[in-house]
Amino acid sequence: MAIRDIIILPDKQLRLVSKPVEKVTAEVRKLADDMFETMYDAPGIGLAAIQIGVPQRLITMDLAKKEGPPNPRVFINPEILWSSEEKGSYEEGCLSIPEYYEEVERPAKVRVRFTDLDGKVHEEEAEGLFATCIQHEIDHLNGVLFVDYLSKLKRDRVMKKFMKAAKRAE
Ligand code: GNR
Ligand code: NI
Repeated sequence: MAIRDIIILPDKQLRLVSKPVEKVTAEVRKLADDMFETMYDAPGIGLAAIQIGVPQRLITMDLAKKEGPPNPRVFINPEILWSSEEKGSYEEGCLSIPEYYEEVERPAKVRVRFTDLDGKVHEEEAEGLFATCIQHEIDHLNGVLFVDYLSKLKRDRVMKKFMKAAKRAE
């Protein structure tokens, strides 16, 4: 297992549309292992493979409470089958946009279909933090970031801040 570097804004890789995982191979399981290690180290509650520079439709997530036992979950080739009309709002953050948090409104409930590490297909309904997180992660697979839902003023401000930080680091 290895902790990998997380790609941050304005890295253009974050705008790539990730490719479906064709087959759940040992390599895919190794990638998921590295993603968990990277996600827990960060720490974060979810991670899309593109955040470590791998444009494949693979997500890791753990929404367990700090006190409770861990609950590592993997979502391969996830698809949203249905979204509720009802909206919910959460203060979102992103490991690729460190230390920036804003309220984002999204469908409160979604139904998702995904494949697990055994290659088995599941369908599940998500609500609450799970609904927010799975939508945030599936957005990453499509090159979409949570700042895309903010006003142009707020988005421009955060983009500019990270552009400047990247220039300073050159
Ligand atoms: O760790 C994370 N926390 C979080 C909080 C609210 C809404 C979404 C998230 S996902 C984020 C990790 C991340 O960037 N995943 O892509
Ligand atoms: Ni994110």
